[in-house]
Amino acid sequence: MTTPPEETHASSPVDTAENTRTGTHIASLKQAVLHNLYYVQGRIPALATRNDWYMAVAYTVRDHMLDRFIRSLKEMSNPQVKLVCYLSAEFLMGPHLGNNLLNLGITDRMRQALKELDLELDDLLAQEEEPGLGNGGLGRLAACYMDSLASLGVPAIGYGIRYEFGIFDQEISDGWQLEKTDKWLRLGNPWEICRPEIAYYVNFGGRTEQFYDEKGHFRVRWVPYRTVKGIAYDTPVSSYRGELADILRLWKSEAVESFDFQAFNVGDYYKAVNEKVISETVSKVLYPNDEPEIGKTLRLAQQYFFVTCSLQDMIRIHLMRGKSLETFHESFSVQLNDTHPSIAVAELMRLLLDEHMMEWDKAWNITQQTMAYTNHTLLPEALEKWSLPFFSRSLPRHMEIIYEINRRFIDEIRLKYPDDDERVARLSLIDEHGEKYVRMAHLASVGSHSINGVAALHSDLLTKTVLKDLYEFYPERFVNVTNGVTPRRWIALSNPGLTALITERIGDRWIKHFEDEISKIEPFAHDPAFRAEWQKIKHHNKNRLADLIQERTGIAADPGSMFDVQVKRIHEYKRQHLNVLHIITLYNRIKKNPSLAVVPRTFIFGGKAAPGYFMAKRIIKLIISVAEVVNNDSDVAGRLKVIFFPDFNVKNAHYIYPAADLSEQISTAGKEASGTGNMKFSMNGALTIGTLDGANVEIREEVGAENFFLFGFTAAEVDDLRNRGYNPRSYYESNPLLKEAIDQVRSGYFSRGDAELFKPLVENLLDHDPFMLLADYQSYIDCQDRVSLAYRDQESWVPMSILNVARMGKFSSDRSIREYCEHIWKIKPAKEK
Ligand code: F58
Repeated sequence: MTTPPEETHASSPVDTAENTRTGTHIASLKQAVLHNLYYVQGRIPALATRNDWYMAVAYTVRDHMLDRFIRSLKEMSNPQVKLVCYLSAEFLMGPHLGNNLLNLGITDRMRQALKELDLELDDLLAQEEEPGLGNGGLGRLAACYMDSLASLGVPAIGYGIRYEFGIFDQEISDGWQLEKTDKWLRLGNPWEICRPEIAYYVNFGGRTEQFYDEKGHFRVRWVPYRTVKGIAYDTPVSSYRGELADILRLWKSEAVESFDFQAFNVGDYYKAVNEKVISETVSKVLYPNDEPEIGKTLRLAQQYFFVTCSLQDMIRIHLMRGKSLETFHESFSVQLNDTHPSIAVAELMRLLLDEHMMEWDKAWNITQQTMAYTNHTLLPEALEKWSLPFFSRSLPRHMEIIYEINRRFIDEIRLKYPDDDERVARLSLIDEHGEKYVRMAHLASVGSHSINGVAALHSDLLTKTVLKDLYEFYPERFVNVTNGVTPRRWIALSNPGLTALITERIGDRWIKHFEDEISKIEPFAHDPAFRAEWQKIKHHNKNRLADLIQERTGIAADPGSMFDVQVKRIHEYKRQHLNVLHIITLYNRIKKNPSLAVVPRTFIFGGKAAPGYFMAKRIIKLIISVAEVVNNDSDVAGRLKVIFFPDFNVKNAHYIYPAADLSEQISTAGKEASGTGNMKFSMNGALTIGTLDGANVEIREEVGAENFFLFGFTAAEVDDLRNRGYNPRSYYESNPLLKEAIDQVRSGYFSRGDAELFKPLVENLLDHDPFMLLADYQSYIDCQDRVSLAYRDQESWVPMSILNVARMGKFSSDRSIREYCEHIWKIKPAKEK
């Protein structure tokens, strides 16, 4: 097997015998690592720790990226170039080292250079602490998009927050989740460049004052209660084997020096220290919830903090380019990743009006033409809103601006729909039913020229549910851009075996041109030699994961069994507990007939629960409780194994997706906006069992209905059932197998006789079941039986697996980014080779 050819030419214009810093020959790499070990880490090999070596290698790789990075920065100062600014409160980048080596095309040579130093590259890759600056899908999507922006040659800046503590590390103790602080910066972060000279002031609280300036113009000044400073930290994001690197620019909050001095001068040292602590708190920690937090002061502060720093930075760049602010929208496209950065609408207005003295209409036109909003949810409770009194106290000037935006918006509504007060109330930026709230999705929608959902079904449902009124008012603004994931990280990096096999048959263009090329493996679905290789690789990946599972949980997983995997945040709508009901059903079959021929399965779960989400934490406990019984039952005899893989994150995901046979995408139809894990599994040859939800619909269309295991109610049927009056108990009463499984959970069968432990879960299912597990149960079980039957016949399973990969072209994030370029940002990606 061959690996994709790596670059053989020197990547730096100064790659000469004298310059070993960025040379790409093995000897140069070795020398550069030793130099960085000595000059950056201050260590000699004999005393170096594993982390010292990791840092030395990381700095070496970063040095290689800097040529591109600096060239790109220069390109960004070109006034002709439109910059895409991706504003996101989360970027879940995953470990950098392996990915950067892959992009630069120097993995093999670095491996060899390290061998000569008696080091293993894999050990150093394991040493890297991943930056977990995101909760899940939304943050990881931002990371895939940065990868594609760079690889397509689109000049872009990802703007976000440099949280000191990312998403918590999950530990499991006695079957319960424990949250441990993620101290990811403890040993240093070699990938970022601190830019103390790129810093902006950020105000909070206080009041506004109206005045007339010396020219007699009416103006408003914001007299804040507190001011902090945002400092830029840049991480280069390089393209795959290309010439460009984009920037991830994350803001860290710091105290404004003058505060310290003022307090210090009057002798109040403790007050000064306190101010510093408060200022640094803003970027201290990522909120670990996958739904918005109502009334969390710090969260709004974080949002405003990174948004104003980013907009001030764009204005600086624009003026530095020698351009007038009247053309701002021609130079910048700002994509709002959900409503978390939506305060950008009011903030850009404030900057243009108050700081740059532009008049309202002009400023509004520029704002609308600059902004575009992506929605990521259909759950009404997940739509962000801020209590109005709290919002006014935190951002008084923005409140005034929002009132004015709303006043003008309502005038427009009344013009189009005279005498429709109810519509006005529904559309208003302010929710006035009971306690007043600012509706952030409305602010984002009114202030943007484009509003998009993240899968075809999601975009369609948006116009019928949570954004219905906005759609009726602005139909032309709504578009769909189905999510995608990067084939670089999610195949080329994490599945080297598959990468080598595909490359051997169709060359390596598929890594950069996935959409056009990957279908070329389709004919090999009928090639026995190819199939045998394919199976061998899957088996190898399963072995690799089994070793990791053994290390992390002490449980032995049989690589000969079907690996049936559900990894994602733990949430009731994602229905991990439906999966558990299937496991219990299989277990009961075996108990009734121990000699039954069953297809051996290893059920692998992974995912974090929000720390305050009671039900989600109980679902983890349920999985682990069922595991204890099933894994140790002699009748089962190892044919079923249940594993909860702790601390699911990007690094662990590299081992999990490539090892899966079956991908569980079983959310209640109409609830999952898109899903992106579903794409990663399929790209690695897992078959999907899924509902018609999110991007599953499009995955099934692409891979073919015959290569996808479909079950369950459709979104329309779910709706219908609810409207007719859903009674979960009737399903329980009429289905003996379902009743048996639920009764066991309730009675304490899986919890050592404790009948209280799962009572809240069971009662919720029987009395409410908001996500309709009971309604979909039988359809799911029947479908799982079809899966087992199909898996038994590897002669037909393997070609289905091959076809899944071959037909995944659409789900490359390169395709998504091309669509954003064409339909939303109106730019052309750079010409590609
Ligand atoms: C996810 N949202 C969607 N939100 O659930 C998923 O279907 C979709 O594929 C993905 O976005 C990308 O479009 C999501 O991950 C969050 O994690 C937010 C974090 C901050 C608080 C609100 C939820």
